[in-house]
Amino acid sequence: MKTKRFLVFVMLMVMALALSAVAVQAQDTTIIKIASQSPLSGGQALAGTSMRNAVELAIEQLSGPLTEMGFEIQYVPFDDQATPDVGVANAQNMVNDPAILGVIGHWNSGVAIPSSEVYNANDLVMISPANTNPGVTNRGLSVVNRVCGRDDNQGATGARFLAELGSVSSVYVLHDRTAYGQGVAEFFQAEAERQGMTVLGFEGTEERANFEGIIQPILALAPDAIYFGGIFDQTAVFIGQARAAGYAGIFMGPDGFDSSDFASIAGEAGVNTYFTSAAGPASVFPAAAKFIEDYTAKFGEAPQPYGPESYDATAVLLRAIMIAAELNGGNVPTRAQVASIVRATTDFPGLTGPITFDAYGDRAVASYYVLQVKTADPAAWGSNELLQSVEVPSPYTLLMETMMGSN
Ligand code: ABU
Repeated sequence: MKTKRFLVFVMLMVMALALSAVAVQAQDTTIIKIASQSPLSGGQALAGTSMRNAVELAIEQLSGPLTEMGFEIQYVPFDDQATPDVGVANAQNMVNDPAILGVIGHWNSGVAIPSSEVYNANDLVMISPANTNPGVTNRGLSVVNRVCGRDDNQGATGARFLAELGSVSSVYVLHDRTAYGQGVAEFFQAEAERQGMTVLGFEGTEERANFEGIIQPILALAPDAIYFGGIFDQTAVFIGQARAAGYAGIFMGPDGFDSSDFASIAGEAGVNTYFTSAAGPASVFPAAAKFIEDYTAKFGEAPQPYGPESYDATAVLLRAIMIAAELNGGNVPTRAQVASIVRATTDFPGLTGPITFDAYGDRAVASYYVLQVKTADPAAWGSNELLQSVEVPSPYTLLMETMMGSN
C-alpha cells in the first residue's frame, strides 16, 4: 500500500515538474504582433487579400532572427472593407493591443489617411505597400511611411505618356470622389493641360452599376481619351459599358486599374486600355521571382500587383523590430523606437530595389510604369505590356537635391 502511494506521489511530482517547465517555456517566448489592414471583403478584396498573403509569407520567411532572440511573431490581419470608418475602428483596436508593434497597410489612401491619425497618436508605425495619395505622407506624420510612389508623379506620368502618343488632343476626366481617385485625376488633368491637351470635362461619380447617364454626354463630346481616376471594381464596369455604347477612343487610368479583376470584369472591352502603376510588373524585379514562386506554391495563385511591395514593407518592419529589440537589450522595444528605426531605413535591399525613406516617409526615389492591357484573361494579367518606366525622386529628395546643387 505504501509503495503504491509512493508511486502516485512520484507520478504527481513528475507531472507538476513537466507542467512548470511548459509554463517557463511559455514565459520565455514573448509575443510580438504585426498587424495589417486591407480590404479582405467586398469588390476590392482581391487586392487586399493578396497584400495580406504577401505579409503572411514575409513573416513566415523572415521572422527567424526574431525567433532566435526569443520572440514569437504573430500576424493579425484586419479587414478595413475599403471603408474609412472601418479602418479607423480597426486602428483603435490595434493601438489598444500593446503587443502590436507595427502595421502594414492600407490599399485605399482614403482609408489610410484617417486610420494613420490613430496610429500616429499612439506611436504605431505604418508602412504602406500601395497608398499613393500625396496626403498619406505630406502630413509629415513620423509613423507613416510607404514603399510605393505618389500620385502627383503617377498622374503626371500618365498625362505625359498620352501626350507622347501624339494622337490625343482632348480628354475627359472622371474620378470616383475618393481621396485617391479624385487626387490622381487632378494631377493627371493639370499635366494634361500643361501638355496642351484640352480637358473637355472633369467629373466625379460614385455610380458603380449603370453609367448610361455619364457615357452619353461624353460620347457627344467625342474626346480622344477618357481618364478614370478610380479602382478596377468600378472603372472596369464603366469601360465595358462605354465600349458597348460605341466609344472607340483611348481609355487610361492609374494603378487602381492594376488588378486581374480588371480583366475579369471588363473582359475584351478592357484590352488595349493604358494604365500607370507604382507597382512594377514581375519582369522588372528579378529579385521577386522566388517570392512569386513561393507565393504561388502557398496560395495556389500568383500574387496581385503590390504583392512584392507588401513583402518588402513587412521585411523593413521586421528588421526595424529586430534592431530596436537589440538596442533595447533584447527586450521588447517600444513602438516609438520601432517607428524611428523604420524612418531611418536606408538602402534596404528589397525585392523591389533599394528602399530609403525620406524625412516624410516617402520612398526617396520611386518608379512609375505605363502598361497596356493585352489580355481579357485574368490569369495572364502579368503579361500586360510594359511600355515605359520612369524613376522620380520624392518631393523632399528633389528639394534636397536642389538645395545641394545650389550650394
Ligand atoms: N494606389 C493604389 C490603391 C489606391 C489608393 O492608393 O487609394
